[in-house]
Amino acid sequence: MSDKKRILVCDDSSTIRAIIEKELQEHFDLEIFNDGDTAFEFLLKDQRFDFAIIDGQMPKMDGFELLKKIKEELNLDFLPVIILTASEDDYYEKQAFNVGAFDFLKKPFKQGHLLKYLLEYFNEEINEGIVLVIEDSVIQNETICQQLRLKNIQPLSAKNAIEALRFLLGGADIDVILLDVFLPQYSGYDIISILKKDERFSFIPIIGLTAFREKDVLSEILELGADDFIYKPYNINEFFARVRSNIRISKLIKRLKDTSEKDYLTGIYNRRMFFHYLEKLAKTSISENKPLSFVILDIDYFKKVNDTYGHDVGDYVLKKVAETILKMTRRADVFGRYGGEEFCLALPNTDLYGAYLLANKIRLTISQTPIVLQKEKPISFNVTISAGVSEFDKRMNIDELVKTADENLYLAKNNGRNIVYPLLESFQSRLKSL
Ligand code: GH3
Ligand code: MG
Ligand code: MG
Ligand code: MG
Repeated sequence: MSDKKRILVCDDSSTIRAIIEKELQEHFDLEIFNDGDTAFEFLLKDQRFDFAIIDGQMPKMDGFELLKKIKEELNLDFLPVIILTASEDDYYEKQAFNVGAFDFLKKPFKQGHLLKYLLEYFNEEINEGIVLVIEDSVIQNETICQQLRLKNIQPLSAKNAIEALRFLLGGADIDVILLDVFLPQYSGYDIISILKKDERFSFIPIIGLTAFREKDVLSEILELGADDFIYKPYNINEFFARVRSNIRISKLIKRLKDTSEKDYLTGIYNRRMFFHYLEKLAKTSISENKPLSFVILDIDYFKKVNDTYGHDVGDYVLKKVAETILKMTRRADVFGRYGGEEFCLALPNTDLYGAYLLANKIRLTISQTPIVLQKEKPISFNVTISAGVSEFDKRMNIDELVKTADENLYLAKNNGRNIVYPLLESFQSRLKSL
């Protein structure tokens, strides 16, 4: 099913209907009617609309009457309705508000105005997607970027593989990659095979750009894992159709990935994904001989929060605590929900002491960040966390790493909470001997 917002449009002028359809159809699901009766009859059966745009002046049932029936007979109080008025007279505007219009719009409206209005209303960015353009010809690269911008697609421009990887590794939220197959140094072939082997990027659709005369290229790049291709010189409509359909696929995959990999409440990794990444980090730690640490963090007396303020507030606290911790981590760190009110952190290139320092900084920050609830009277309270830290050793397996941190957490709980174990003192002798 489409996830576009659904909009009812009702206007007796075919010109206005055509203008609205042309402007909105790409972004919204439209149901268009040319008179009030038909629109109302439809609404009797199907009311799943997010917005309605209704002409004020129509023969038979006019827009004001239709609006009134929508509000009074169908009780669609929550449905925002815009009334279109052609008149200079503000009598109609007043009347529109009197019958419960959300807003009114004077005809004729400027091109793009209605679309902008609705996108702002739904708080949707005009940006339809982000496309990484990898093309070594400066002129072609700039032309493609310019064309994308005109269609509200944000381009990121790379002249070679290195620049492209910089965007990808820097965490840009790229939807689609447009890739010139013939590049100096690393070719498009190299880039495709690198990206398709890396699980962080393998889901991003790659569209190969190739000149028609370069035969055999097509089968080769598809074989390597490219998802689509466009022959140069390209037809602009086909170009956008392919880019857009790949953006749609990409966004769908991202959503599916999120639901299966992230915790629904806090948006951080769920336990399964966390351990998937921890295993990988452990392998890298061994192969590169670099330290790796693990932290388990548990909210103190969390049951009391639920008992005192209710489960919803408990959920809110979990979200806030996760947010605070996430802000304090580096990009390379992996942060997940271990379960209930317990969180876990995997810290590559970090030894036990470094992990202690971070865990303790997190502990302090959380204890100093009040949770504020906007009830009739604002309520504010603080929560604290306890944490246990452990460092990975290549003779260890992941279970042992977790067990050590868990034992340390247990010590923290038994020694008063709001504290990190092992204690700072345990590092002093080691630090002095350095
Ligand atoms: P301690 O300081 O020893 O950790 O005490 P505690 O109360 O934090 O720990 P305990 O394990 O006794 O209780 C954890 C509570 O967390 C119990 C459970 O109902 C609550 N909890 C677990 N998951 C969720 C959740 O998703 N939302 C809410 N609101 N509560 C949760
Ligand atoms: Mg080239
Ligand atoms: Mg617990
Ligand atoms: Mg707890």
